[in-house]
Amino acid sequence: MSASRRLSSLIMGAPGSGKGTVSERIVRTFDMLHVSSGDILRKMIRDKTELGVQADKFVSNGQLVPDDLMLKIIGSELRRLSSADSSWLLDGFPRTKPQALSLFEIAPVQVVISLDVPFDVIIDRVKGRWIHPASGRVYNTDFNAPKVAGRDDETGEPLVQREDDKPESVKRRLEIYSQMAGPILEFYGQQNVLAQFSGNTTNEIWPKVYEYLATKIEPKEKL
Ligand code: G5P
Ligand code: MG
Repeated sequence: MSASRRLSSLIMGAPGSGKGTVSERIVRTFDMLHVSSGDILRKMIRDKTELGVQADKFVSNGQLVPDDLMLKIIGSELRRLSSADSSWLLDGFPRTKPQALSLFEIAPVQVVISLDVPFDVIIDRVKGRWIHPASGRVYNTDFNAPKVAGRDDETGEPLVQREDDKPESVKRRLEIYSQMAGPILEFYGQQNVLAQFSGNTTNEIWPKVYEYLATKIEPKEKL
């Protein structure tokens, strides 16, 4: 397929598989909008909005936010994407088959990138994750450590660990992903939009994702 000008896409993968890290590279390299359902939820929870308060009890112990509540939270953002002039990448949505069907109605995607990283690698790396709550910037003590320990590179503000990165929540999130991902991957496989990438590290996976996306859309920066 020749490189087109506008691409609607999404990225899937287990919690901690590197969706946020790979997304950051994709949107920078291919000049796309990035919409992360987890970042939207964490902001609403931090701001204590009505929907944020309802979502908090699910997010903080590693459960999925129910589909009807999730659609209330992200529906307007999906409608904005469906009419956007630029390319976009959705990260963390859909998580269930009903969500995939809703997305299909509102803003169908042309490309689905699925990351496949072994669970033992994920469990190990999540222990070292630190985030900057205001921007969503993500660090890892073993992979992309902040310049100053415990501080955001751009603002110098303190970094925190996510409530749902506690070992019991991570275990629950991985179990939920194992149960829910199959039917979604099957749905996108049937539409011929699915591209799967496996590896143990983001640096191993990213060049493969780049090569694939470059067949669909012109990169702003060459790798
Ligand atoms: P989120 O925010 O979507 P998850 O659980 O899907 O959360 P998460 O945890 O954000 O995914 P990720 O984005 O896949 O993980 O991974 P990441 O943050 O890029 O990388 C993980 C860590 O590893 C980071 O510290 C990173 O620096 C490091 N890292 C990356 N690559 C490497 C590497 O190669 N080597 C090493 N050593 N480290 C590396 O959703 C959160 C919650 O919100 C709710 C749910 O409750 C969910 O649990 N939610 C929804 N609920 C219902 N429906 C939806 N659609 C929902 N969306 C969110
Ligand atoms: Mg993420």
